[in-house]
Amino acid sequence: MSGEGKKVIFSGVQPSGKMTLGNYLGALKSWTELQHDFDCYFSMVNMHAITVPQDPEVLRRQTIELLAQFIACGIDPDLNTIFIQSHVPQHAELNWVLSTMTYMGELSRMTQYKDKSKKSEANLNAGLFTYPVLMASDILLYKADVVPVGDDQKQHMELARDLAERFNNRFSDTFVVPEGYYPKGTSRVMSLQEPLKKMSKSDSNENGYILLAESADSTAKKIKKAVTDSVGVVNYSDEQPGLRNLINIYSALTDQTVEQIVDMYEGKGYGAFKKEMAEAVVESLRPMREQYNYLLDNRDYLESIYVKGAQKAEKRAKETLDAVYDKIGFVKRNY
Ligand code: ATP
Ligand code: LTN
Repeated sequence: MSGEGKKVIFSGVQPSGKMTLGNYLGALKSWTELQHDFDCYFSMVNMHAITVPQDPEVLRRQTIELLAQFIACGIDPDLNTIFIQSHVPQHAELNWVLSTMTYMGELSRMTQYKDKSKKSEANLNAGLFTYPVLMASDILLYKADVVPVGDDQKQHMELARDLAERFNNRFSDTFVVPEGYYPKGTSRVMSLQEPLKKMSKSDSNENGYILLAESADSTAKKIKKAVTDSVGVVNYSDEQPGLRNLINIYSALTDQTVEQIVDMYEGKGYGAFKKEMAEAVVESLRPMREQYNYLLDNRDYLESIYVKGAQKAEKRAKETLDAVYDKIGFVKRNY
């Protein structure tokens, strides 16, 4: 629990590109719903992003753009602590301690590592392998009770829980064992081109994802091109994974149930479905896109948010790290 008696939330997004509909429906939308009842820490996790090669200027720009997108999605900077991961050095410090308590076997089972290492065999760096330890450090530093993420992060959440318990058992009660929070229906939004793969902002095929900042035109085109099947009937079934994904998105953005949507398109083809779905997506993203463009012209405002955020985050992170250093036997720094 935090000082205000509220339970604590931590979550992060990598500034590895612009946010997709997957990031929004899998994570950001729940953040906006939970922000009133929890003491929330939300981070632009640039240290995670460099586990795959990034152009330095692009990374810097994307970090600020990501902050603007958080706010455009409805994350209130007066209510939440929003900060850049590298501004709080305790993340790297706890990462080291926890990496000495993580087994190689645990990390080599991680599916995200297996997927990403296949994609970039020329860049099989140790950071990509130990990525989940840094994620556990992010969460445990703030003693987060709840972590709202997409279900692609379930395995990483298990490691964070195991490390918290392992540390607590080996030393004494220090960390809170965090719970993952996964939205129903859209905890995994799939690629529009390969519906068995998750939608990802670093996908080399840009038709696979829809960005929150995407123009209305381009959004409609991508939905039109989305892969479906030859069944030709609007149904919600495992045999029609492309369509199921589109229905999930449609449902999450319009608050209509899957059943209502299927009923609405009884006897109609995919063309009508896609056309109306595209209109609904464009309309629900419009306010976010407009607010995002407005915020990008207000750099000083954005800077004031991440400066204030890092100061508040560091205070809490330092308390936890001091306790960890004490328990593991590091001599206290009194100067
Ligand atoms: P990258 O492609 O660079 O690995 P990403 O698009 O997978 O990035 P992250 O920054 O790693 O996004 O994730 C931010 C949040 O968005 C996490 O909580 C993650 O679980 C969620 N998320 C990412 N992709 C999806 C998706 N397709 N469906 C649901 N949630 C998702
Ligand atoms: N690994 C996450 C991003 C992330 C994160 C976190 C999410 C880094 N640290 C802590 C929740 C809590 C991802 O989505 N790939």
